Amino acid sequence: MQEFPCDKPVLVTCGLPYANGPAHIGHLRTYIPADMFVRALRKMRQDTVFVCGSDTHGTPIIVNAEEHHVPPAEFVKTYHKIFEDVFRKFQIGFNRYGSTDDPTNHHRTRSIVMDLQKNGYVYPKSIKVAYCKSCSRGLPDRYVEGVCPYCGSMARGDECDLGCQRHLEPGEVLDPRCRICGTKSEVREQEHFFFRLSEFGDFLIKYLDTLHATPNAVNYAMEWAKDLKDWCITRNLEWGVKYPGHEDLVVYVWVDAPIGYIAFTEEYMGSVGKDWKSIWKGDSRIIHFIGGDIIYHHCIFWPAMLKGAGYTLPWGVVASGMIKINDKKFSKSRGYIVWVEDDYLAHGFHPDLLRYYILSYTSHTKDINFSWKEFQTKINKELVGSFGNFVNRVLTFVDSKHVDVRGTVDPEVSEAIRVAAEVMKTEIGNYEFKKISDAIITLSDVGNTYFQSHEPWKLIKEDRGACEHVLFNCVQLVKAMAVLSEPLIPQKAAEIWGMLGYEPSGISAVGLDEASVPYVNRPRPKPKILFTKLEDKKIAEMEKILDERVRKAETKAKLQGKKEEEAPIQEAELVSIDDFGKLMLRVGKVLSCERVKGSKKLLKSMIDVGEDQPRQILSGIAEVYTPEEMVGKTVIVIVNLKPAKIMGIESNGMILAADSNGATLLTVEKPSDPGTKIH
Ligand code: B3M
Ligand code: ZN
Repeated sequence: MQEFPCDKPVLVTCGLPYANGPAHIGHLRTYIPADMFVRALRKMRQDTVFVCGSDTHGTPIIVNAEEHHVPPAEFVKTYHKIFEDVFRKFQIGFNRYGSTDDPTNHHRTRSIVMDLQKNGYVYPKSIKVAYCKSCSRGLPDRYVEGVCPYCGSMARGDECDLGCQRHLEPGEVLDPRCRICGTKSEVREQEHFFFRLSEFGDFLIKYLDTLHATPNAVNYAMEWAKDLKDWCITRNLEWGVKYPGHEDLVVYVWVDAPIGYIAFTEEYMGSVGKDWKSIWKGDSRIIHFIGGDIIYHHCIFWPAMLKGAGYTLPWGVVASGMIKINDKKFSKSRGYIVWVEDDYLAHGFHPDLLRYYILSYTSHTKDINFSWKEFQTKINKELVGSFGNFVNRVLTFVDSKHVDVRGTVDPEVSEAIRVAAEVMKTEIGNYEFKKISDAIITLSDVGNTYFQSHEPWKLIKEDRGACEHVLFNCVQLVKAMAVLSEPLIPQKAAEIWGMLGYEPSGISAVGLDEASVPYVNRPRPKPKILFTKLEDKKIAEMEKILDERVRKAETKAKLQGKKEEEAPIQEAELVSIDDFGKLMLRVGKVLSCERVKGSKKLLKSMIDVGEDQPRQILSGIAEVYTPEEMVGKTVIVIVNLKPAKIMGIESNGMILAADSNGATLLTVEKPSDPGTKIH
């Protein structure tokens, strides 16, 4: 089905980058496809607004600004500029690139919170929040780290970013520790405000069914929508949007960040004398491009908030796959990262090459691997070998032989152009960007075959009229390629447009239909080489930079690991014998054991600790021990730990293990009966 163009205004947004570090190619994984989407819609004469901005609030920013001894307001300005610069270089053409600290966003956020209050969706409640005695401060969100209660992975205070990707509420993370000093955190009572998310379950299930989302987004969200808890929307922080009527609180960053989408629309629409309400209060199509790790926020929190406050709901959510580097998970700390400025632009690579790589590597929801070798192979084969080769051999031939470019378009040529344009029209609504990019390369392959088989270098001597006809058809294909490729490689498309004798920058306003309009001969400048081959030597240099970074990160990790082991115990960490005496340790025997469904890490064991009934205990050791080898083992168990629910399953105690090699279970040196006390 062809979804676009439609008669409603379209708004496209991109997930807001945190203004707390330079751009890496993981960021571009979302922004480049979104920009292509917008350019393609505009080629189809779809009225489209495109906004984004810096995410400036929340603990990631505060922690980072603190580490750099700069006030957050100043800190975010630096990175805001850096992102703007990268977007400009890559021609990611937002109509507005705002900031969540803009007055418009403060105002819109407070207004929405008040709407939610007015509509009865917000209530106050006292809750236990993490507190670090040694730092004397509350520990919201990323100030605290621990274990995810749902999947057993290491998690941050507000999200299980390494595991199941769930949002975590204050107080939910198990075994919480202060991120700054590593001390086990305590809990304190505080009054906070909650959004009645639990009332939106049925609404969300119905809504998600109508959402034009990529399957990865909607499948996850459907599961989550079945089991929703109310959502704590305030934090005890200074930096952020003040909660209306409570100056000591700010709203949680995931409240004011998406509201930025509305604020930036207001700012843009205001600047061109239009009404933002036609989008956010009217009949429009709002489409969010996001990373695969923020689906919960965009498919659960956000539509519920909009619904509760009476705003237009998003029409589409497009969640991208991730980027891997050399087939390894993207990781700053392990060195698997490619920085856009320092590792790419600074070495003279053209932005359009990376645009092309990202758009054409695989379908939007799958992971992309980036390696310099693959980059070289793909660019050299497709852009240099096929696309650029065709453009240059045609235009150079025409120029050097002074060919008069005129004639009629052959049916096979017009059919090839029609097919490529058709792919763009239908696949854009399916978010299938690779299919579009493949169709364009197919068009240049058609061109190369056409040129080769008609042998114009012979015709020019034998039949000048026939030669003109062939070259006219080739130029027609070049023209179509410029029009069709503009959403993918806008700067290169403009160069081709210029070589065809038009004003280069005019290409962005040219509609898709122009691809099949016959080229009218006109004065043209001398053609220039469009793409040059990426040489082995250059690629080897780039690989070396990346390898060095990974090696350094490994060495650093080893050193740090050592440091931690050898770190002297701090005064504040000492406990008295009475403290130790509070722990009740017993010898236990594993009677049965199985994996916990849906978790890679958890095992559920039934353990005899000398009581009437065996204990059910969950432990995060499934990557090291199989259930079979657990059965019959003698283990050491803490038997007076408060029962906890992990992934909805109760756990009554804890099996002790040392950290070596993932985990190794503690046991007794001589045979001991289950229930034997340990002092
Ligand atoms: N600032 C970045 C992220 O978690 C976050 C996105 C906000 S979108 C409203 O990917
Ligand atoms: Zn988790």
